[in-house]
Amino acid sequence: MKTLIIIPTYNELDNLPKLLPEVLSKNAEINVLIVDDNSPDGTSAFVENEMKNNDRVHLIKRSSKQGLGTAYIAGFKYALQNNFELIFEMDADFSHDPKEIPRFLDEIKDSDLVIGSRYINGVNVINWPMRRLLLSSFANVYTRIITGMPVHDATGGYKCFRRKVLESINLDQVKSNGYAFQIEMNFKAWKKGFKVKEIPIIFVDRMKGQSKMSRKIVREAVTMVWKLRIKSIFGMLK
Ligand SMILES: Nc1nc2c(ncn2[C@@H]2O[C@H](COP(=O)(O)OP(=O)(O)OP(=O)(O)O)[C@@H](O)[C@H]2O)c(=O)[nH]1
Ligand SMILES: [Mg+2]
Repeated sequence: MKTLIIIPTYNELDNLPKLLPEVLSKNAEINVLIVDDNSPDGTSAFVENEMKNNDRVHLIKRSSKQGLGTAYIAGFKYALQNNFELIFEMDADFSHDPKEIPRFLDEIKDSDLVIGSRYINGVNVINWPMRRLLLSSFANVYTRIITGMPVHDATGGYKCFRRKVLESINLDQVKSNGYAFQIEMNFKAWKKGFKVKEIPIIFVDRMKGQSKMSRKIVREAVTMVWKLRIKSIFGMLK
């Protein structure tokens, strides 16, 4: 099935040249879309060069750093316009092992959204400081309690959507950017009655390149779960 793996990038030249061929090698139907925010390290120039001899590589180049959520929304719209059936989210920094792609493809056969989860079958995070692990696992327990959504890892960014899920969501209404973006997409898919499946993945902290985590992203997620709950009570979820 025609598959698009969306990888947002900001300064990922240390990782992308190795990641891209690995992802493409998993299956001949896989295409990759890089959404790059004019990375100062020239990530997009690398992608443009790859595109010269590989029509499975695609690029959306944005003029400035605009955040992960809007990068994915641009990617989702591209996927819908170009008739992709399965659409992945994936980070560029090898935290998401490309080896798992076939498992996602297998699980999506009888689900609508497959979420790679760090928090089922124990805790599967490698190389994170304890502070960050506690923050992430607390955020997920909090999200589950407030929203009622039966997902153990709602903030992770390794997942696969069926096209119909993205078609059903009003993408112009999705405005969150960091962890909140992941929560919002999962919540909307679940509330619309789509079949959501979590599969265990091992998450390895980035070895190369710079982190873009910020306090603002955490604050945004804390308020988002309440917004989602309230909107769904009043039938205002789009
Ligand atoms: N296009 C775009 N990509 C971004 C932006 N912020 C982060 N990314 C990419 O999104 C993915 C996830 O970002 P990370 O920086 O790894 O965020 P994280 O996993 O929470 O934090 P670390 O792994 O600790 O750095 C990576 O591929 C980044 O390059 C952005 O503003 N625009
Ligand atoms: Mg990362």
